Amino acid sequence: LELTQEEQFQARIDADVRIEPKDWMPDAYRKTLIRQISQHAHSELVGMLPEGNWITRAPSLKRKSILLSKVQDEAGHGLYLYSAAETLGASRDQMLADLHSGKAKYSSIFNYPTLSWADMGTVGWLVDGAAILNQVPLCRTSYGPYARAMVRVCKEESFHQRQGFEIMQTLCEGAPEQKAMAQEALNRWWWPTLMMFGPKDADSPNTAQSMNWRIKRFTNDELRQKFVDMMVPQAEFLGLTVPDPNLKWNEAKSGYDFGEVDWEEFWNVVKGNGMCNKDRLGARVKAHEEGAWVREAALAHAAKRKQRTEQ
Ligand code: FAQ
Repeated sequence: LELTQEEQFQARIDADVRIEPKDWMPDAYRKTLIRQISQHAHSELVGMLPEGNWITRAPSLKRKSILLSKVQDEAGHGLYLYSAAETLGASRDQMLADLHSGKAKYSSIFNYPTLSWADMGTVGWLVDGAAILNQVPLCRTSYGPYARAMVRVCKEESFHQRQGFEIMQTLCEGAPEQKAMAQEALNRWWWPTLMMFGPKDADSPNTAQSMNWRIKRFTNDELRQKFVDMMVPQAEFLGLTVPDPNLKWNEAKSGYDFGEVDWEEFWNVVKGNGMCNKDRLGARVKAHEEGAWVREAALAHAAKRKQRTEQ
């Protein structure tokens, strides 16, 4: 019995053999990976903006330097991810052009404003917490370069999450006004964080195929459930209340039941109509344009060095 190329490919996936850049792969596998990896890269870049907003206003020198290095880490993650997408034949210029024109997606979460210092705690604790839950399984994703990029990214994200939790803990152990600030931030970020995992499985057009190709190791709903189960005890430890009246421990499933995400809000943000979509894209385009001289200088320098070594 002769296996087709596609069947051989699936057999390798099923045996947990990593797919590498020069291996044969179905066009649709390549396409979905470029889609997911480039969206992930864009999220890292746009994700720098909400926190970048607080670098100049961090409450101490120590907090400022920690936040600065966290935001720099996100830039690094974006670069590993663009490189991983390039191994599939995607061009970086094209990926960035698609981000800047509004054609490409990035995570909905970064279209919400960061209004108080407690938001830096909440973003680290909840948003990085969600990112880790999603990304640890991606260390075992079927495409080699993506999986390897995720290993370092996850180590750095763990540090980010701990620093966010520590900000929350400091606020919660502080004055009543500080604790109230932490609660207010949690109230605003809880539901948007649950949206990070994507639509419900029944409404997710990509999940089934991506699970089959072992690009995704868990479905959107599975990860959302894990997130709630992980975060509720942490909120209780902090003395904070999760803003969901339907949250209830379910002994039978050994997990929490929780309320329904506002999917209308989710799709509205994904379509570009969230609170900060226009601001975020505007800031990104401006940074790219203002950085043009750096790219030109780097190219001129590389050309000069090449000329010198050839002489
Ligand atoms: N926002 O069929 P599915 C970070 C789109 S963490 C916007 O379920 P899929 C770290 C989706 O693209 C955040 N769009 O899609 C950080 C698809 O549209 P398309 C980034 C969303 O791919 C922390 C359509 O809806 N992490 O950056 C969202 O199987 C703090 C249908 O959805 C990643 O990207 C959403 N939330 O599952 C940085 C992780 N959800 O493409 C700074 C890798 C869905 O067909 C500070 N990505 N859509 O036009 C993934 O795991 C997956 O792509 C999912 C979506 C789970 C996001």
